Amino acid sequence: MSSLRWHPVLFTSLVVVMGLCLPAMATVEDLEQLPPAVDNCLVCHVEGMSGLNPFGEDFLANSRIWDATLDDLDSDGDGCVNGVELGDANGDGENDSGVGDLSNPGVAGDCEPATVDRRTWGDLKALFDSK
Ligand SMILES: [Ca+2]
Ligand SMILES: [Ca+2]
Ligand SMILES: [Ca+2]
Repeated sequence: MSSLRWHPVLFTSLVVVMGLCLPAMATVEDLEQLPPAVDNCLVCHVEGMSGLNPFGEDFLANSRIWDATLDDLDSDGDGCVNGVELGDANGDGENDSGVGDLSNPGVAGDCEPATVDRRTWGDLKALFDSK
């Protein structure tokens, strides 16, 4: 029976391996939760993948769900809400029409807030697109 008991070193190694693998698997699944234009792990992670950036922290705090709540936040504080930075200003999970260059919602300074609030502009465009 003693051969079936977990050896402490084996158990610790298994826990460490699981700890390294699970976040990587979760990253792929999490990426699929975000608007389709998002194809970069650095949207949520810092360079070197050693941690989460402010958007990644907010995504985690929002139960890893992209919705209107996360869309409306400005995680990095650069004046552009997350939805505008990721090309989904109305937060429906689909790319908005006419989306240009995306910026990173976890990195400040890569998005220039327009004179007209870009979220308002997205809402106006959505109204015209629905006609
Ligand atoms: Ca921002
Ligand atoms: Ca959209
Ligand atoms: Ca940004």
